Amino acid sequence: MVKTSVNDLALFGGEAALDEALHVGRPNIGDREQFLERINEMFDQRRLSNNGPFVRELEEKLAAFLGVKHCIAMCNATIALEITARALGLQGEVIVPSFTFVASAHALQWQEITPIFCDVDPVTHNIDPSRIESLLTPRTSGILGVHVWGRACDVDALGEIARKYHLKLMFDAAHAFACTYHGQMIGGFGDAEVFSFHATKFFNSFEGGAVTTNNDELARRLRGMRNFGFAGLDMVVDIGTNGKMSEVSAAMGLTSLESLDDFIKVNYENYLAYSRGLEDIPGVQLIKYTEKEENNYQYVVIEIDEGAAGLSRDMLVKILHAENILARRYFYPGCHQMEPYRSYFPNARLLLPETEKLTLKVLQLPTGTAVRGAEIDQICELIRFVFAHGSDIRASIARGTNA
Ligand code: T4K
Repeated sequence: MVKTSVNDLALFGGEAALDEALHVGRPNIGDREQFLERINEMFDQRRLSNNGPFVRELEEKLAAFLGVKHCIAMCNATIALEITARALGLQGEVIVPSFTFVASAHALQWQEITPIFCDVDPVTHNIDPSRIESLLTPRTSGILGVHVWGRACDVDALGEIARKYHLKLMFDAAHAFACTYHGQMIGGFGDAEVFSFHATKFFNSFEGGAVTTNNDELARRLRGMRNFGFAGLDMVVDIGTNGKMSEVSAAMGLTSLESLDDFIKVNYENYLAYSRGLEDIPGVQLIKYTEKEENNYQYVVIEIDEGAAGLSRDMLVKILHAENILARRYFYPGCHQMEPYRSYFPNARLLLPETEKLTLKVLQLPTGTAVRGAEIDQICELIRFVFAHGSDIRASIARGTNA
């Protein structure tokens, strides 16, 4: 239904724009037949887990695709981050952005390593290397950069700081599968990088993740730690956990890999459609991906400047949700505002001005293979309509109409 007045908005009693909810993070699903064939093979062989043939095949294919020496598949990226931090010998304090999914910080704190939150660059949304040195203490053992939205951190600057202060450097590359930095696939930078293949990621293995590294010794430790610290049949040489990927996940990963190009193509087309549809709306900016680098375009991210747009990001979220468009506020309110960090560092926000601003501005819109052009046009029209009627919407809210 075309909205002609603010009373047509579902928030004020009108009919919702969509009958069914549109999500951010609806999984991409590759060739079902191929997947089911793999599952049958798995049952025939009765090999369900513990470094089975599908896991090994996936690791080999991922390492080749990423151009990295070692790929160690894991059950999810959170456990992979924990295992990597431990295998690298991180302890004390580690510098990490607060503008990230809480898993990046939790993976450290879970092992009693204190995450020291660093502010981000307002343009790239990534950790700002120029702010790191002032956060270093004798307890600092490493830096955990996050390639937010698949746009690479300033890897060179972070590498320089790490070398200068003898720190380990690892990356949370959960968003960055199939993305490049200076033309090279993310995966081989720093001491190690960690990917997520969670269902909501554009490339998924239901749950899953992987650590990639060019360091032979580190790879050996990671493999051991992933499997309880075993180094042979009855020989345990290290403390370990269970970070193994199952065969069913690896089968899904292999199937997803076969459709990778199609997924990226759809994401790119969707991104272009949003780009056209949201052009020239005052106060609304779609974040850009440089054509000089590869990206997976799995995140369509807008920034809303309330002053220029006339309405806040959170008011837009309310309106969109009422219309069945389930936009998300990643990463609101920032790790430093979540427990236990909020209690540990009650004044952290004073050192995180850009993060604070960003968490109030940023919004992710639905994309992926479950979302197509007509729906994107509808979403863009709706957003344009909302911001064109900002003062009427504010007046309706002030009158207390439903909202
Ligand atoms: N580092 C970073 C930077 C990350 O972004 C993440 C994960 C990690 C580390 C850790 O990776 P993993 O340990 O998960 O491998 C979701 C994902 O669960 C999480 O993986 C992801 N980042 C994060 C950004 O988003 P939630 O709590 O927002 O998920 P949820 O359940 O609200 O799902 C999002 C939407 O997707 C929902 O509206 C429904 C839809 N959905 C979801 C699933 C799972 C579906 O339609 N079908 C599905 O099967 O965290």
